[in-house]
Amino acid sequence: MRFDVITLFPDLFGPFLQQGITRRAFESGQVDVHLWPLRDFADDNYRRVDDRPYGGGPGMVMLVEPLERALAAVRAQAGAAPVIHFSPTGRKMDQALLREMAGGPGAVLLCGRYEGIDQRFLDRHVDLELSLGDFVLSGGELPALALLDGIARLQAGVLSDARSHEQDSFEDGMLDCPHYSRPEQLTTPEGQNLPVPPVLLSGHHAQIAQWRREQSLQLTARRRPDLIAVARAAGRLSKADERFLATLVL
Ligand code: 9D3
Repeated sequence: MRFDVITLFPDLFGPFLQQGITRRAFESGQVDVHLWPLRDFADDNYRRVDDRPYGGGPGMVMLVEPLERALAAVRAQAGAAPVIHFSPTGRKMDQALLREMAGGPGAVLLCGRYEGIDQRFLDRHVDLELSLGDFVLSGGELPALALLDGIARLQAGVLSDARSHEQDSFEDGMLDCPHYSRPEQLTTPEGQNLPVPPVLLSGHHAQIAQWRREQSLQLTARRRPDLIAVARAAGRLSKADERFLATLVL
């Protein structure tokens, strides 16, 4: 699949995409990212891509015309993939959307800066607006990288252990359980001994699976009760899950 990124800051993408999991997805040819520096599509000597808002107020607005030239250049090279605009007023990005996109043709990713983009461009060209959540960033580049990272790691063979997907938080609608590795007993500088939960050393696979499930349920019930409600409504909680949840004092 192919992603075309329209941005004022193309240099922000290279170092991140050239590391780790994202790099493997790109080297395998499964994900192809093309960067389109918006300033290259300005039409005047000052390379202007923004101007003051009609009606007054603070900040600047990204101009329609450079954006339309950039999108036309993308369309001349790539297919008719959907245009995604990253915006604080967008729908919140989630794992269900990434899973859907991971099997698709890719997208044109439009990263805004300043106060935003002229609404007439958005109305004419944007298919989907996505937000990372209710906090303020300075532009759409980090959200675009978050989407690319999330999709890259879903490509076949990109995670070292394919089963890691299934255990991801959100893939089954619950938060992940805690993880432990060596040493079995950790001695802190204060002289405390911190053992690994004994069940994990027991070799009883069914008991380990049950402990992990219960840890997930407990953490999710405490931190994200909204996810418990969704799982219950979708019939994804077993009788054993419900019995365990009933024992919890939140
Ligand atoms: C004063 C109104 N501001 C909205 C809170 C204007 C504004 C702030 C920050 C407009 C754009 C931005 C830049 N943010 C993004 O481009 C952005 C974003 C974000 O700020 N938070 C979460 N997700 C996203 S996706 C793109």
